[in-house]
Amino acid sequence: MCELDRVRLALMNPALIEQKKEERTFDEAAKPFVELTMREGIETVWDRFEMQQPPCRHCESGLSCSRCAMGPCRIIPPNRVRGVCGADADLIVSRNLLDTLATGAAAHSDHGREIVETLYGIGMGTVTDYVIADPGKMRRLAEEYGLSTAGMDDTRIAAELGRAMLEEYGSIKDSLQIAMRAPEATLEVWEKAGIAPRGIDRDVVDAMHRVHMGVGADYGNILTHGLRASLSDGWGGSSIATEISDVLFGTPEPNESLVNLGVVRESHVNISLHGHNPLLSEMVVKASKDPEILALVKKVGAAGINLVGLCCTGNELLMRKGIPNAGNHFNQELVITTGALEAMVVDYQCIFPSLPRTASCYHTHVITTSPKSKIPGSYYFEFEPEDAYATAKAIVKMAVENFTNRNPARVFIPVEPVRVTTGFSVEAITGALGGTLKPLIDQIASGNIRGAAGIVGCNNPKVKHDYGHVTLTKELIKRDILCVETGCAAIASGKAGLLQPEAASLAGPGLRPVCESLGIPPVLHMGSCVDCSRILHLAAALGNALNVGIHRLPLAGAAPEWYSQKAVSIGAYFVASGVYTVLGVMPKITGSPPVVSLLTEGLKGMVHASFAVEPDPLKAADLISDHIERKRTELGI
Ligand code: SF4
Ligand code: MSK
Repeated sequence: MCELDRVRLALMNPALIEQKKEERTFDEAAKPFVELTMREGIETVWDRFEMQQPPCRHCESGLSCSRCAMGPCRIIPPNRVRGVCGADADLIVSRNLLDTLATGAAAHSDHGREIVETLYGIGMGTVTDYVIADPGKMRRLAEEYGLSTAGMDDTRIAAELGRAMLEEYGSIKDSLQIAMRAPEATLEVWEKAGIAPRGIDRDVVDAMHRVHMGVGADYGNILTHGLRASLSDGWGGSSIATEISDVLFGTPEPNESLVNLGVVRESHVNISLHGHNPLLSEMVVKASKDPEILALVKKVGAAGINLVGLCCTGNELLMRKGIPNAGNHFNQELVITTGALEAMVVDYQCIFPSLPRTASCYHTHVITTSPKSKIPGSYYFEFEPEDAYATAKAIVKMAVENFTNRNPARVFIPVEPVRVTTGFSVEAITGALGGTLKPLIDQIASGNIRGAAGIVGCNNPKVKHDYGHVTLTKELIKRDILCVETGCAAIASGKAGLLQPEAASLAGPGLRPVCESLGIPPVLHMGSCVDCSRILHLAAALGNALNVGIHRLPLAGAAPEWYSQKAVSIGAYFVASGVYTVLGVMPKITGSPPVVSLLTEGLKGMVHASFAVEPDPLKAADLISDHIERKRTELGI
């Protein structure tokens, strides 16, 4: 039942709606939809954010703990300076942060596990609906894992590589193979700091053990383990998710597509694919071409099936298949308000639990598919790789049948999509440069390109939707800093026109001709959130080419609008790998000045990198370019 908030609606007047629309989003194509939600009283993330204000200041600064049944406890000086167990502010803040980070590392890595289990299933003959799309990459990975592939067929390699990778989730092996790609000097930094990643599950479980009451009590020791757990994510679980997704679905190559809410088509059955894991969505792509389904499409009177991506499942499809993307995190409710979405199919992560409530204002079916991510009010089709095609076909059938329930009077798509070029895997970047990174290194050495920034992460109502991403990106390319992007940051740039080769005209005098001669945008879309691992691999390749640790390269990271636990893990593995990282949203740590000081200064002594927090994207650009210039001076270039 669609519940319109009549009280709020009564408070709205056209001038207020106009003002709020401008305050809420920087995404031009989203504005008419944001306006519509306010006019019709359809609740969105921004309304819920307003309703949550003001935030609890103890929670906001990380000073509340409900970890055990003696609490909840809050630190409120001067009298309440310890929880019931005796934990002080530093311990409570650091434990909360490690808990958050471990949640993010677990989410990425469990996604990776499901991908590699599918590879293993192919090898063992239990999974038959998928093929190996990039056997060459699978062989290269098998050799990297020390397997001798001579005389082995693809099925056998899939089984052996799958098993070798699954072993990395345990606790016997004690090291991660893909982490060995890091330059020698970076590996030494990790060894010296005691943060070299071990088993992926082991490091997450170790983190959860430490945050139990009465275990870790030293905030520095707790946060140091956070770095190790994040490295297990970045160089372990996320790297495995990226590499094996390439093996199963193809290594991305530059391709063209469209983004923003205008990708929804009135004449078609529209199905959005939202979440993170491409296993299901790849099968939905296949099922949407099934002759039986196409006959049904004809029968219901639609012109065809239009698949559109959202968030990172959308990024996976955009990168590999050129499937249009309707937008990032804060576009997920708005796409329903087009009135033309027959089904919102989700896997997991970053899916608002309120989506069925939004959908109840329209004919849209929300379809959940993961036993880990059930949502009340949705239809549930349990997805298993073993019968992937049948499940995907049943989902598509349900969407097509729903076309007849659409109310044509409510269809609202007043915007045109924007062109994008995506698909910049490390292999594609190297390929575009003629098979080696040397031309990129030469451009950096000559100063035409000052350095590179990895801009990643989400949307957060504390920042105007997309404003942080787009403003920072534009400012950096203007300063001749090449931007590589993933996740919702990359989609924000796409919607703003920065992922087109023509956007080179916005770059500085050094970067612009380089992009023009290669025909590439100044902002390279490298994939989904787990594909932040591609940024690590690229940094490792640059470090190895120059024989220096990653921390010595003119690189930086930024997460201008981050919200998720996964983003905390990403930020931590960037820093632990030696990449200075600027956050646009303050983590919940201000209740402990020692924790703030460790993260922004103290880590330099351990990993030669640190965090900074700067909500203003223009000032963040100053921090990043100052850092890059410092690194250039230190390298003598
Ligand atoms: Fe309170 Fe300590 Fe329990 Fe946290 S762990 S709720 S601070 S008693
Ligand atoms: S979807 S983790 S909001 S990037 Fe990967 Fe976007 Fe952040 Fe989710």
